[in-house]
Amino acid sequence: MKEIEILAPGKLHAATLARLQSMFTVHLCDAGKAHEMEAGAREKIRGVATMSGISRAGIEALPALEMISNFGVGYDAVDVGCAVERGIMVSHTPNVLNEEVADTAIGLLINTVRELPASEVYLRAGKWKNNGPYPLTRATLQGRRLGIYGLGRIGKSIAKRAESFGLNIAYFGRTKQDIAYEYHDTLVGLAKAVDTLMIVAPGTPETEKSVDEAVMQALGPNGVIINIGRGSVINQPQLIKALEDGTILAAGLDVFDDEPNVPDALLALPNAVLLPHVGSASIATRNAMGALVVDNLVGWFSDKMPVTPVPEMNN
Ligand code: 8YV
Repeated sequence: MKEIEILAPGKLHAATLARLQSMFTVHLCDAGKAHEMEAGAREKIRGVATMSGISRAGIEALPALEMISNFGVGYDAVDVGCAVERGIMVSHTPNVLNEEVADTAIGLLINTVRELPASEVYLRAGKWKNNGPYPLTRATLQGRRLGIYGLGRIGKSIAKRAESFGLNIAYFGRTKQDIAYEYHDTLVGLAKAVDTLMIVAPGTPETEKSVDEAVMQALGPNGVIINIGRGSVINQPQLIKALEDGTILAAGLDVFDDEPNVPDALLALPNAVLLPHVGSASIATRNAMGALVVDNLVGWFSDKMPVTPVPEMNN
């Protein structure tokens, strides 16, 4: 397939790039800069492999583009609307990361409720020895009611784990599913019924800033918010305020509004546990995701059958 020219804009997982380069002719450019490439090279690009996405301007700068292979299950950074208009295939990397992300979500939940990162900092600072035991945590995981916002593949893997911790589970999503957990048809309704909100929802116009002041108030002063989905789903300034004034108890965040920029006001909060978007970030899981990125391109360019097209391709 060496005659096929692929563009990898921005940083790409190293092993994935190496495998791509062994099979295709690969061009590199900075993230969001496809349109700045020299026309002769741009016009030959038939495939894109990306971790950082591609905008309408980028897609429109590539007239021969047939296929965009997104590294990640979430593909909010790819302009799928533009791809659909132009008949361009888009694929993503579902399933291979479900268990890893679910493990991270549960770890983040426990860290947030039981303050494990802060208690380790306490030990390392010599305070255990000098000042005595770390203060008892206000919150416990036991007896919590978990509301899952986005009960898809990853949400179900999280629910399975939470069940084994004895947590009561409810969910909100567009449609009621044939599943034993309690369904709520509004997010505020779910937040009223639970004290712990696990956000697994994708970043879409529909979910944007949907976790707002009203949801936080409904969750209440013992409320905990965990976000493993996308930063855009939370109204971040309202979350900071809710954490500052005690509207909710604590938050554990793996994703943010404008990554990698995390506002100072959030960094200053003792009741927020903050991770640098590491949900799927193990060597094994990223290798599996990368393999799927390449397999999707190979599937398309050999017989127009990518392994995991995004749902919009079936509409
Ligand atoms: C990756 C993710 O960090 O799969 C996703 O949607 O958010 C993560 O697994 C990201 O896709 C890498 O660009």
